[in-house]
Amino acid sequence: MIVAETADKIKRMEIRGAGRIARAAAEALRDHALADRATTSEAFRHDMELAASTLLRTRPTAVSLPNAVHMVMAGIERAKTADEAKAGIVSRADEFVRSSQHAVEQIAVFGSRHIRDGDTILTHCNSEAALSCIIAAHREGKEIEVFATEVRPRNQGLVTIRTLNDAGIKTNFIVDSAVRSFIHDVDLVVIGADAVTVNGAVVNKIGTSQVAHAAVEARVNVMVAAETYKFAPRTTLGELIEIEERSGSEVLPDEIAKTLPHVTVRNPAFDVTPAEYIDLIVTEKGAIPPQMAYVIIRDYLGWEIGEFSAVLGTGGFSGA
Ligand code: RUB
Repeated sequence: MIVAETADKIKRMEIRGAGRIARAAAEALRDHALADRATTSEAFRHDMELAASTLLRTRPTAVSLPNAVHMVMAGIERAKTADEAKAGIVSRADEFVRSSQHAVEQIAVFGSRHIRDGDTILTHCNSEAALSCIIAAHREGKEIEVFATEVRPRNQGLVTIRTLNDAGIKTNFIVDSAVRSFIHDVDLVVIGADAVTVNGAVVNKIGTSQVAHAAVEARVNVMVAAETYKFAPRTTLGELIEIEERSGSEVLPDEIAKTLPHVTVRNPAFDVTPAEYIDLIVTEKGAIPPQMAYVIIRDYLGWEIGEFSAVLGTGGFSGA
């Protein structure tokens, strides 16, 4: 029930953004475990696996979701009784939520160092991690101004401008297609990520690659804010991240679409920005060039899918 509700909210985007999706999934698994009545560890594991797969089917692109689910589910490993397994899930889930929130705070500290007094920043979509860097720079007393895109078709830009406004940051709201018109007024692009591949490509909200392309053409730096659990070990052999394609009715109302029988509406929710368009990826372990993404996967996630136990450990890069 708890898991079905959370899965539904993630699918309908009532819960959205890669970090929030991951935390909601961890919390749903914890609450499911606490409510579970199984008396053997086998029965408990079976119930939890069903719950995990319901969550995993919600949104295919955000790698934070399978990574979070695997980190929490690793709490069952080595448990001999249902109670031990339950305790394992609860402590893993709590640890994930705590470390995920801490990661955003740490990214703000590292990311704001790359924002200079007087900078104009462009951001696309609504990323908690990206906004944390911008807000931290503002709180440090840096005079900054932001361009925020509208983000068709789901208008996540409205959430972004409200957050920026509430923080007292001077903000310009523009349609997605105006990015190239304003890029020469911008000093730095700051965006989030749904997934980072082993070769440093960043999967983020549709339109991100156009923003980055315009930035590269205008010699404007691009900084990505991404927690380590958004890095995708599954891409180590070049496997592609699945790009979610959502209903065309998000773009064109059904009443109009049905009058246009020769028109198909396409609505991919994410796109891929190649590593060459990105200058820096700021993680909670430090800032890296995208070409070093494999180090995060090797040192903090493990190469194999399912080997996620190391991610909550300590350590980090110096000189972030
Ligand atoms: C959200 C999106 C965000 C990333 C990072 O897409 O693309 O930029 O998820 O966000 P959607 P965060 O609205 O379709 O979920 O830094 O908050 O994890």
